[in-house]
Amino acid sequence: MEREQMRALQSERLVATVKRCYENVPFYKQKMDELGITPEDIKSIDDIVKLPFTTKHDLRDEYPFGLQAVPMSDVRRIHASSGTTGKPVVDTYTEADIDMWAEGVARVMAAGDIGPGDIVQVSYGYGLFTGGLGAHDGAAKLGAVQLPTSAGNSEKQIMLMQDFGSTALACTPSYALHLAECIEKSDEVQLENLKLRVGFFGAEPWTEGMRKELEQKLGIKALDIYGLTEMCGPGVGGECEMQDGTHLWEDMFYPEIINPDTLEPVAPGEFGELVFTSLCKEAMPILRYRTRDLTRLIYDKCRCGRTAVRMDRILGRSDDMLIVRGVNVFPSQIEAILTEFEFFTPQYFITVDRKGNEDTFDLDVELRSEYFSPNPAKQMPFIKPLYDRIVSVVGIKPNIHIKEPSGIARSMGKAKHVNDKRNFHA
Ligand code: DLL
Repeated sequence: MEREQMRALQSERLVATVKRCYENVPFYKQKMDELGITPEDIKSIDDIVKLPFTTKHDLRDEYPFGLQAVPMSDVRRIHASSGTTGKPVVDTYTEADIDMWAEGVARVMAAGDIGPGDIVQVSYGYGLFTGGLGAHDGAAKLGAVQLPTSAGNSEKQIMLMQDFGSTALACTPSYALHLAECIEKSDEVQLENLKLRVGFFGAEPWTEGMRKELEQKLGIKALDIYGLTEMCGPGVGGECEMQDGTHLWEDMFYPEIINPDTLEPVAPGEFGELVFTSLCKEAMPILRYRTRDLTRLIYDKCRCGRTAVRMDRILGRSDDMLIVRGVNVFPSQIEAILTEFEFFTPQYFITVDRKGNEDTFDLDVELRSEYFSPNPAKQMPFIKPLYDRIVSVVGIKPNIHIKEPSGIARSMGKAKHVNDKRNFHA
């Protein structure tokens, strides 16, 4: 869709969404009353900046159904994401919401050429987490076979992958890496016997280095899929076959980038916090939701021909950012550096602590088995270049520990890469 046409559609949908919020959700009526605005003040998408923000804090205060704009008799599904602290974030869906969500995922899977005859192995967790059922419904919309293995039971996963001839894999990139490792170790399952050709990986930040690793280890094209529970789940956007940025389905979710301190929009192309307004959601419409995800938007046309805006890889959530000895560190920076070295696996675990007045930064990494030796003297030649690279790129001096192969815990869903022990001393 050309930009002007898109803006007309966004305007029409925003007007309807604001009206829906004002009339049906007391929380939004109160917020808009406080700002002295009514739905009549919102005439086009340009007026979006007049609207109030919604924060994770607001969702907690309104837990569980305070933001719902329809009676429960119109709701067909409830999902929730396990918040790290306190109550989970809840989303509810009408029939139309579920259909719109499936459309978003289907657009991503279509970029991976999924259709009838494809077997999509869904190894995201099924349950309250949106990954499993979200990917499932997206595959269904394209007429593909849904293989709901869910996460876990990895030996069986790879056996079914081979026996059933799965052509696509949908799971977190960290779990995909674990499955790839299981295939490498397996006597029964061989890469050349797999029919896998594409992967839809998301739910956590990952890097170009990890993409190369997964593409090579699994013999696939690896595509990024992005989303969050508050908007529906996976499929708010995804990569196309060009693998050059994540298209956001901006006819359904309007994106803005703001400066998280001033809350003002940043200049086009600059990094900042991603904010979404849902344009089609019925059950739980959301105005200007502050995702805390840090990225930038790219409005140049993509070589694939799709006109939907693209976003850069997510640097991380602002809440994931560590401040160590005054230096900002995103865990995904460590993954990016590790994948520059052929002798390290992309697995890592960071422990931050405080000794006296000084922050400590310990980094567990793994050597590929062909390079591993338990002898510390033989590890030194590997540690030194990694140390130097982290000092020069990130600006902190890590204490690096080499673990034995598979010595770092693997995850089935979103990987946990950090233990910040300083929180316990606070
Ligand atoms: O993770 C939905 C999802 C499921 C997306 C499966 C993709 C695939 P939540 O649990 O609510 O929902 O977590 C949302 O995860 O705000 C980002 O911080 C992060 N995230 C999701 N996808 C990506 C991605 C699901 N592709 C939060 N790259 C988001 C980086 C991602 N971060």
